Amino acid sequence: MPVPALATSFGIGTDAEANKEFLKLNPVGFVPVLVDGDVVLADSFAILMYLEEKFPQHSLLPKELHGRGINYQAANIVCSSIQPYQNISILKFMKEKLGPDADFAWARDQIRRGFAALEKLLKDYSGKYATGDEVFLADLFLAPQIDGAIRRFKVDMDEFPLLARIFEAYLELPAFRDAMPERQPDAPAEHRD
Ligand SMILES: N[C@@H](CCC(=O)N[C@@H](CS)C(=O)NCC(=O)O)C(=O)O
Repeated sequence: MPVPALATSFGIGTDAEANKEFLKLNPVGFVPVLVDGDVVLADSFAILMYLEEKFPQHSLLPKELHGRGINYQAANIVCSSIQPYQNISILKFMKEKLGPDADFAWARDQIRRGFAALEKLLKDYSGKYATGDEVFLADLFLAPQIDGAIRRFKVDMDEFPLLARIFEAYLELPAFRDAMPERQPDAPAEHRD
């Protein structure tokens, strides 16, 4: 089965020529971008819904409607209410306006607010993973967000026992371990495993 190409991780902002090429794919300049033949899609939610329809044999959504709704909500808490606050331009602005530590302190507050909401939302639905014992859409958003919270922003996960527990379960899965930024082909040498 042909696997679409996905630009995901490092490399943004480091090489002017590469950036110019990348902006042709996504004028906003953000990763990820999926290229599948003639199809070019930027935005992780759009990409995952496209893959959901393209490969229905590996569905990312539970069968019942309520579970699907919870997956959409959890995914969107990450991609609309947490992740945008961590982007480079925002952090740079906060640092310039408010001082050297303001960027991460502020990002941590946004993460903690979103994680508190996720803990409440998922408490009645989680199993081994966010919404049961199978990996679904919500998990694909939660895994990188929790990883970034721990490693980059040093969020204390003792406050979020459910998220901490499911993150441990993600780390047992080779597909999740292989998706870590340091394992990507364009990861700078100093970040490689
Ligand atoms: N809603 C978009 C957001 C994309 C986004 O913000 N990507 C971040 C990395 S996770 C990025 O490219 N940041 C570069 C920057 O901050 O300049 C999505 O989910 O794909």
